[in-house]
Amino acid sequence: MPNSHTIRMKLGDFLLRRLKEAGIRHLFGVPGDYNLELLQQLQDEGSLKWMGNCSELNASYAADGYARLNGMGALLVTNGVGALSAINGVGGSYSEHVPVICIAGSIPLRSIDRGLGMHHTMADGSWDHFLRAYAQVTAAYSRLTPRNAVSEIDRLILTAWREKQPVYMELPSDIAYLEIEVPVAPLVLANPPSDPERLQSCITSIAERLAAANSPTILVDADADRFGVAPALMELADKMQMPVAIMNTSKAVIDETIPNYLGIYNGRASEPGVREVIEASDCLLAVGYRPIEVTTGDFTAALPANTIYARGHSVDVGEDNYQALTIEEVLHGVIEAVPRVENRPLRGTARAMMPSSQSAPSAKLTQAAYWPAIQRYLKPGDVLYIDNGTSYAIFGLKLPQGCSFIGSVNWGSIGFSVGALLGALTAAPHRRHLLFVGDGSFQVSAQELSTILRHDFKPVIFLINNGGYTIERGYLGKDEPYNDIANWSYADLPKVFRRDTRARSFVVKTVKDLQDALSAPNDTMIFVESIMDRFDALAPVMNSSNKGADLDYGPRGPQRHDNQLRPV
Ligand SMILES: Cc1ncc(C[n+]2csc(CCOP(=O)(O)OP(=O)(O)O)c2C)c(N)n1
Ligand SMILES: [Mg+2]
Repeated sequence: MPNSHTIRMKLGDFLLRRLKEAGIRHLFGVPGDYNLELLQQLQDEGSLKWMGNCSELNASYAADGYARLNGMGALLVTNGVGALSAINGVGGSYSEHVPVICIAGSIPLRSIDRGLGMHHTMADGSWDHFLRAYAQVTAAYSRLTPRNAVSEIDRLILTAWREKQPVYMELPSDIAYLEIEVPVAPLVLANPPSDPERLQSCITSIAERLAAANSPTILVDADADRFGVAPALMELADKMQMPVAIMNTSKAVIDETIPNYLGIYNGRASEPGVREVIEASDCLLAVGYRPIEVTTGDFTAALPANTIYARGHSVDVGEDNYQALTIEEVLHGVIEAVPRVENRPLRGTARAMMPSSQSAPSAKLTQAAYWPAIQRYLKPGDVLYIDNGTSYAIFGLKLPQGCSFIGSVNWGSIGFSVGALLGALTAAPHRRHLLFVGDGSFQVSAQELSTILRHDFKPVIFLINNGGYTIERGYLGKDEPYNDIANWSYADLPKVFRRDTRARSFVVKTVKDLQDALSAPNDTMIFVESIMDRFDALAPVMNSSNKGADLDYGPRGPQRHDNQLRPV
């Protein structure tokens, strides 16, 4: 007999209910025979909106983009073919610490019980290949059954939320309509309570060190955003007048207009004045620090020996490793405990805007003229997206207040930005969204533009058409055909993808063309295809590619002055 705290519900309906309780209002993905039954439940139940995609790869990017602004995202794919198409994007969410729930409608339990071969499998009598594949790129995974569904659905969703990482769930296609007994109470997204002693001693230890320091400083990596502690870090910086530097993984996480904002720390590739402050700090608080070559100036970053390393659920202070706490509680405790500092000389460097170039309106558009114009175009509250490529120049822009920045510096899968744009547009349709993408990256996921148009979203798309993979030319093959791509008529695509589109398309060749495009009103999609030279890139971007080649290929590699694009 069900007690008063449970009700009977169809398993699929319960899953959809839990997703909704976790704050998910849209589901991305591609239908397939193994997931249509859940889609029918979604349709009948009506509280989640289906956002069908052109491919599962794009759906995985979209769910990631959605989660960046919504806190959590989900996608629905079909067995094997869908799951493996999505695995790159889910791997990206794992690398970038983004909570995404990947649900695969999988082969019926009946077939597993009876050993029946089914399509979308290896036809080898095994059912676990895709579970095992996903074990490598998720914080948790499970195949649902009527017996485990209640506990497993909650475990997976909570794990995604607590760890800020993706999870994978197989829903066999013959159980979504079965009735199970489920809790009446909604799912509560919360962490287990901290250990009070550990929490208090961690707070005391950090607060004492910060208070005793002459040059305390904060360094922010992406987890500060994922665990939602950027406001607390800014409050702490303000109370103690400490400078805050970010890594390029966390652009826009700290308001760049506050006086304590220092700039990007990246070892020898840091913004001016930042490296000195970080490396000379006598008490550095590093949040979520996960160094890789492109975030450390090829491993030239050197954090002070006594750096405090805070992560989502643990902190290292000196010899101590504190567990059973959350970074959020730690920071709130530290803010309470530290004294307010009034007259510390400000270490923040007021960074100059990108210098505007002096090009004549009729001059051919170059990146040197492009980025300052983009700088002037930015408005408070914009959502910016970056893909791989010469558009990395965007890291050098100074962002107005309230901007968000969606990138994938660690994972770096080209095409991510277009899918992520759809996802984040869905999560926050009323903000202005600006995509910065190269022609090569765009070609990977361009079809998703059709979904963006289908839903009448109004982003601004800045595409650089430079005939190929310019950033790769800085690694190797300055002039080689493997770095060339087909020259699409990009600005015509809105029309191709939606016959009755009202999108404004621009093909920009000169400085004046760009000015015209930038003065178009934001009442519909704006697509700005800028034609640039295939050897045009800002010096910091090319430097990074050149150094990357040395790291990738070693001293006996094929990179030389004449087969690498180098800064002029
Ligand atoms: C999935 C995937 N495949 C390949 C790469 C390697 N890659 C990195 S950047 C890049 C080229 C980007 O070219 P484009 O978007 O045109 O930017 P540009 O540098 O020309 O501005 C490629 C192929 C990658 N990062 N991800
Ligand atoms: Mg290109």
